[in-house]
Amino acid sequence: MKKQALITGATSGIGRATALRLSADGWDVAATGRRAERLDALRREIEAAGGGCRTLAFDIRDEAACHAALDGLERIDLLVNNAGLAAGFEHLDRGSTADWNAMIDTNVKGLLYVSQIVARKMIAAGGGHIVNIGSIAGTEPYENGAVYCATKHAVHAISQSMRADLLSHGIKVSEVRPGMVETEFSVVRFHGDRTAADNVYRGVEPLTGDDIAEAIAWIAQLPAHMNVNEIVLMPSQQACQYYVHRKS
Ligand code: NDP
Ligand code: 8X3
Repeated sequence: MKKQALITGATSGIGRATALRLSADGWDVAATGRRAERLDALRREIEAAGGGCRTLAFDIRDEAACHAALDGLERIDLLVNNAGLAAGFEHLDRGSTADWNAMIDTNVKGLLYVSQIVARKMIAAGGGHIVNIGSIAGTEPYENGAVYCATKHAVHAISQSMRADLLSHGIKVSEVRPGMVETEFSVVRFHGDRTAADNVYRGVEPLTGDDIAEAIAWIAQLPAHMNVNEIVLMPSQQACQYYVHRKS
């Protein structure tokens, strides 16, 4: 029987690339996100290549919706907790509380809801692997990013505690922490302002969703006795949050 992977936020960017990559590596995938038409397109693409894909359209912020979508899944060998967003780029005094709620509810509470549902299944099955998508923002807070950085600090903390909580159940927990990856992330952060989004990557060759998927696929196929606790992946032109070498 093929191994089963559940990937949240697979309608775009890192999640979509991960679904395609894991499928190419022989996994059956369950792909989630709110945009059902994008999930359908992903499923068709995977099936056309001979893979298996189940789609689950729901809002990860809604605990009842998480249960309705996931409770019926029989087996999950790998969970990739990827769904997330940055919303807004403002000093704290000017930030939108609606943006704050969206980030906290998605990046922290949504990740926790899904993790609890899946961890219980993995415990019953005797093991599994959870890969959380953190960020360099999880250890490097920056101006205009207080709430996004706080959510990724939370993912960093949750990953470490979760690893300890689940260790005796044979469940591995890994955290993948990227720097700059060009996806829909910045368009979402700047509420659809493509000029502002493009400016983030000005003069830089950023990472791609495929680059992150490559790392996730490698982590997922390691032998049972070996785990990657965390991995930080950066574009070669980015040393850290505050030092990006841009070419004009
Ligand atoms: P994208 O915007 O391209 O993808 C985000 C995904 O998350 C989409 O599939 C989206 O699906 C899903 N998502 C967002 N909100 C919800 C929700 N409420 N319910 C269900 N799904 C949701 O961005 P990325 O691929 O870049 O982001 C993926 C992860 O990577 C995020 O956790 C992000 O914080 C992290 N990250 C990104 C970096 C970057 O530079 N791009 C760097 C470091 C980390 P839909 O809208 O259909 O619901
Ligand atoms: C996403 C990238 O620059 O906000 O986590 O840390 S950044």
